[in-house]
Amino acid sequence: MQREKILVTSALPYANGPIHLGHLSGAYLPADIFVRYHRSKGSDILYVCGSDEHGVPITISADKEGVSPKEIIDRYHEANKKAFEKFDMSFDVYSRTSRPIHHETAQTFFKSYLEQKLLIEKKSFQFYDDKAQMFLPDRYVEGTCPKCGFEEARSDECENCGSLYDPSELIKPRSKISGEEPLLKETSHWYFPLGKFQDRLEKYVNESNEKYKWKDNVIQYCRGWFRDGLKDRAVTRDLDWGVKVPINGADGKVLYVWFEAVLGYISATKEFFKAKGNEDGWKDFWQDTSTRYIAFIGKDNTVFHTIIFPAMLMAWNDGNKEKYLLPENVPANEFLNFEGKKFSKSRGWGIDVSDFLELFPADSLRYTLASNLPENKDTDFHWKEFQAKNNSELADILGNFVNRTFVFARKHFGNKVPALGELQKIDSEMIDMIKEYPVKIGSLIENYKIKDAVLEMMNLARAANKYFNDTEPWVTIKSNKDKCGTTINVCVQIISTLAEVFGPVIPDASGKMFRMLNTNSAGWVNCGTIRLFEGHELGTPEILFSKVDDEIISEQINKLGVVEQVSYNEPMISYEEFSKIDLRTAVVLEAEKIKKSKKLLKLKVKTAGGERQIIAGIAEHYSPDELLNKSIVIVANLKPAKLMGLESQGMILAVENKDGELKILQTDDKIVPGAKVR
Ligand code: B3M
Ligand code: ZN
Repeated sequence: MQREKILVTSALPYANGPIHLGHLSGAYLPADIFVRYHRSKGSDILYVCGSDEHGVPITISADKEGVSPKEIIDRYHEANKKAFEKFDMSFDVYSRTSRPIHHETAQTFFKSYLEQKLLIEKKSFQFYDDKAQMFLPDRYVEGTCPKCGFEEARSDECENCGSLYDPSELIKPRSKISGEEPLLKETSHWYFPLGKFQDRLEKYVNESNEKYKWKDNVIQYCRGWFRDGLKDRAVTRDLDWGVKVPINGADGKVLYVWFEAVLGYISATKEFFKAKGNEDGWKDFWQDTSTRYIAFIGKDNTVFHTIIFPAMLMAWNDGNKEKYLLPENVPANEFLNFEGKKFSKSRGWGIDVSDFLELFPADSLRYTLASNLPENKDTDFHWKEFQAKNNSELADILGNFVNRTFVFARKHFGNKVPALGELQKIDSEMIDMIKEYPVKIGSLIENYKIKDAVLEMMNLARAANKYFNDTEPWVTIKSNKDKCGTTINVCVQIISTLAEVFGPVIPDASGKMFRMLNTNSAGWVNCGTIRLFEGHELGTPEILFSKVDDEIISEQINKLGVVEQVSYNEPMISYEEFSKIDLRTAVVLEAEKIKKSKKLLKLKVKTAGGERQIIAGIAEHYSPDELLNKSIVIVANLKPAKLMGLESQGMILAVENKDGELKILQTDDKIVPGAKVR
C-alpha cells in the first residue's frame, strides 16, 4: 500500500519573546499529536516549523532593550527552540526566516509576481523621521488626536475616543524613536491585488470545506473577509530589517513580514532536504499532487493562511511550470487563557514554557493542555486542574493500572507474560475494546478533534482499571492460577495498546511503557492485537508519573501577578535627573466627568502654590465622588498640556495592579497638601 504523504506546518513564532502555554495549545501541541499519530500509522509525514525573525515586532523589542534586532532573534530563536525540545515537540526541522535560503525563496516569489506584472506600484505619504533617517511604521508614531485632543493617540487611531483617521490628520505627531516631529514624505510601495483572486479563493475555501470539513470558526471568518471584498495589500515596507525588495533602487525597502513569513514553511523544507543532500526532495512535499498539506495555526493568523498565502501560491502557479499545493485544511485554534485572564508577560500573568518544564515533566503539561484544547472556544489553564489531571488521571488511572499489572506479573509469574487461557466474556469484551478504541481515537485525531481523542485515551485506561478490578486477580491467584494468568496476559496486551495510543500525547511515558514491556511500538495498525505471548520476558518497572503536591501548586498560584523586577540594564538616570521632578502631595477638592470622554476626569486639587486643574485618565477606575478629599501625589512641574481642549497642570501618580486596574497613589491624610515627596 502506498504510504500517505503529508506535510504539516505550525505557525512560525516571532523570535521576540519566550513562548507561553497559550502558544502551545494553539498551533503546536495539536500539530505534534497529529504528526506523531501519523508516524505511528506509517504515513510519510514531514513536520516543519521555525522562527519568524522579521517585522516590526522584532524591531520594537530591539529598540526597547537598546540592542540590535539580530541580538533579539538569536536570543529568542535559541530559547524557543530549546523550550520546544523540552516540551517534546517533534519537528523535523526548526528553521529561521533570517537564513539566506529563506531570503532567496521569498525574493524569487516576489520576482515572479513582478515578471507577471501582477504587483501594482503606488505612491503614498508616510511619516519619516529625519533625525533617525527612517520611515516610521504606524506603531512608531504618536500625536494628538484630531477628534478629541488626546495627546497620546496613535498614528491612525485614538485609544481615548476610538476614532480612526488618516495619519496626515494627526496633530503634532512625534516619532517614538527620536521624539522629533516626523515629516510626511512620499514613498512608493508594491501592492498585491488580492481582489483579483477573490473568486478563486472563495472556490478554494468552499471546495476544501466540502471535501475536508474545515472548522466552523475558520469558515465563518473567511466568509466575513469575502463579504467585505478583498482589496489590494501593500507587500513592501520602508524598514531596514527584513528581506530586501529585489529591485534596483528599492533601497531601504523590505518585504512586508507576513508576505515572506508564510513562505518560510517552504524555505525550511528546502533547508531540511538540502542538509540531507537531497536538493529537490522538498518538491515531493510541496509540489506532488498526492501530498496532503495541513497548516496548524492560532486564530489570529487565519487570514494569512486561508486567504493571503493561498493567493500567493495561486499567483506563483499562474506564472510557473512547477505548481505548489495549497493547504487542504487550516485547523485554527481559539485561545488558551490563564486562570481566567489573558496571558501577559508585563503583568506577570502566565508562565513561560521553559520555566514550567523546569518544575514538571513535559508529559504532564502535554496531557493537561491536550485534554483542554481551545478547539471550538477559548479555554483556560488552571493550576488546580493541572494538578488534578496529573494526580487523578495520569497517576491514579493510567499509572496505577500499569503498575498493578507489572507488580502482579513480577510477584506471581516470574516477570514473564503468563499464558492466555480460556477467555471469559469479560476478557473478550476487553480484547474487543483494545481493538475498537484505537480506531475511534485515530479517526478523532484525523478529524482534528484531538481533545476528544485524548478523553477516549483515558477512557480506555479507565476501562482497563475496571477490568482489573472486576477480574480480581488477587482472588484468582489463589483459586484459579490459569484464570489469573489470562487476566494478566490481557492486561499486558492492554498496556501495549495504551502505550501506542497515548504515544502522540505523552511520548515519554509511552516510551517507558514499551521499555517496561520489553518491546517496541508495533505501529498504530497493530494496536489491539495479542502480540506479547506466553513466556515473553518483561522489563524493569519504572515510575510513570509522580504526584504533584499542593505546596508547589500554591507556590505557583501565589507567584501570579507579581511583575518581574526591572533589570538594571534599563536606562538609568542620575539623582540629579530624578530631583528635577517635583513630586508633591495634593488634596482633591473637586472631581467631575468630562463629556464625550470615557477615560478622563477633571480634577481640582490643592497643592503647593494653591489650587490647580488636572485632567487625569482614571474615569474607568474611579467615580468622581470617590476621589473627593483624597490625599494624592502629583508631578507638580510637568509642562501644562491640553486634553480635550482642557488644560492639565500636572499629573497624578497611579499604579497599575495585576488586573490592569488603576489605583492612585495616596498618602496619609494628615500630611499637608503641597508637601514634597522624595
Ligand atoms: N509570527 C505571528 C505569531 O507568532 C506570526 C506567525 C507567522 S506564520 C508564517 O503569532
Ligand atoms: Zn481621540
